[in-house]
Amino acid sequence: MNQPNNTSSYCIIAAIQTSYEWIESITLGTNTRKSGSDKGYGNFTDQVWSFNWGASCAYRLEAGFPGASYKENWYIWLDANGDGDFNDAGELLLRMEPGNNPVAGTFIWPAGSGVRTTGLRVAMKFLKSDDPCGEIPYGEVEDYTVQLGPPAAVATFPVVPPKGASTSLEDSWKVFPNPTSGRATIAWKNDAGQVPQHFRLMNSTGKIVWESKTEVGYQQITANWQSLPAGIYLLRWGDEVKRIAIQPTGSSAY
Ligand SMILES: [Ca+2]
Ligand SMILES: [Ca+2]
Ligand SMILES: [Ca+2]
Repeated sequence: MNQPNNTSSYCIIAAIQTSYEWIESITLGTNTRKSGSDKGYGNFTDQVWSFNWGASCAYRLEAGFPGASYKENWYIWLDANGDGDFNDAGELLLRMEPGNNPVAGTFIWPAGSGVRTTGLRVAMKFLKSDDPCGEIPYGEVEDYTVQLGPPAAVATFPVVPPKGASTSLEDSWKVFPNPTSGRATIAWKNDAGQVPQHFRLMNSTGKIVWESKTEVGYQQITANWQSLPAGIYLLRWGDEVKRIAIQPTGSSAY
């Protein structure tokens, strides 16, 4: 067994015979590490790659062969609970049977909360074995550090109120209920009812998905957004905008 010269804090694992195949490169999400041969074990824990709990992760795993190529087993473990091993339930994130080279696909990070910086181990083994530790006859292992955090917040709106927009109208109109299951009332002050009112609802890409122009004399209308997908929208009235949350039907008491 080739003793790794710079082990991580996890159990030792390394290949005995390292001259026939190795991990050439791995890609997780937008991160790639092209390492070539590390003589059985590569420690890349000094670099931290960030991901989100519960999110999907595209991967690409490539074997390198100096001569003939072989079909390899691939494994990815995550120390999801941060207790220093890869043995807990759900910590084997990926197991790929021997197939093509490279292998690519998607796995799902475990669910979690808070921020955790922890170990991730990628193993390529010629012979099948689910053990994240010990010696392996042929192949290579690489250790990484990943930081998992809460899922990204709801995308911020690209549409913002124009510069200089008045805030004095803040309470001169309202939308209720909000969140809404799709039917909502838009009401505005009496004195604004002396001119036609024009409302536009935009989705998260800024596209207008609904609009209404009312005649003089009205002070409120009922909007029907039930055909729109659930999500966050922006309702514009003159220079004023309000965030509207449309919920899936059935999730509101409305
Ligand atoms: Ca390598
Ligand atoms: Ca663990
Ligand atoms: Ca454990």
